[in-house]
Amino acid sequence: MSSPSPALAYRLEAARAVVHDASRLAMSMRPPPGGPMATQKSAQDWLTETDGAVEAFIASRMKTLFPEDGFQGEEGGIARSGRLRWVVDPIDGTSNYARGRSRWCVSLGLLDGDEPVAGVIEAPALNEVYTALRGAGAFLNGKPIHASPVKDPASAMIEMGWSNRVPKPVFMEKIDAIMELGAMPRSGGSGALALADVACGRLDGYIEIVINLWDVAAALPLLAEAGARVSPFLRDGGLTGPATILAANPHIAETLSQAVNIPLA
Ligand code: LIP
Repeated sequence: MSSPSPALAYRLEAARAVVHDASRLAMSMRPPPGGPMATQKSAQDWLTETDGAVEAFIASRMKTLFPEDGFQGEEGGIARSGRLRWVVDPIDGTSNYARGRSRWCVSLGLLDGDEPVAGVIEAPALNEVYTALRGAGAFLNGKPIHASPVKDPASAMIEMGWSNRVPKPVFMEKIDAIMELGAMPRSGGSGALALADVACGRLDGYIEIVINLWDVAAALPLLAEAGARVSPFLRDGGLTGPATILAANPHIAETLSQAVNIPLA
């Protein structure tokens, strides 16, 4: 990939500031530890007041900064069209956020046409900010990150996302295949943070059978710049609807792909 344009570099810096302010808003509205302070959009698909407030905040700030850019959010859908399009998940890991748990984030990705080119993921309860710009690297709190060096699946840690969108037999089949590899299974409730963990080497792989563009838009450039392998989520329908994703370190990606039957190409 060629070196990034100054216009994209400027947009990433502006997005970092907006996401940081949005993260502070989310922290100010954070529910205490306990039962979920939220409503259910569908079974176990949670929505808090913060989701709407954070998305509205980011939409307004990005419209002021870049009125010519498109904007799409999990809650509001496609608000504006443009060659450059911002895609936001205002609170990724809402089920965790709603109970006062810490594994959630504000995720803002930038697409140039159909190509993810930049992303910011801030997890304020974890004091972590991930950034990536195509051609300029991926970073966690300003330090370069790379996919893990783990080669042996029996030494790997692999996460699988869960939702009621996936029939139980399918979930059980895939998690069984992961465990048959000898890998240690995880499921943390935030697809964006799990994909970020693959990018920084904390996870060796992540799969989710049904996940949305707003969950992954910021993580895709992170994974590309960190040297991870990623299945063709956007080509497989992810640009316009839910689709399957696999992301893994390059050493075990093929083995994981075959084990869970998610093609990498
Ligand atoms: C979540 C995703 C996660 C998925 C959850 C939920 P949300 O997004 O990040 O990967 O397994 O079911 O969809 O709803 O917290 O923004």
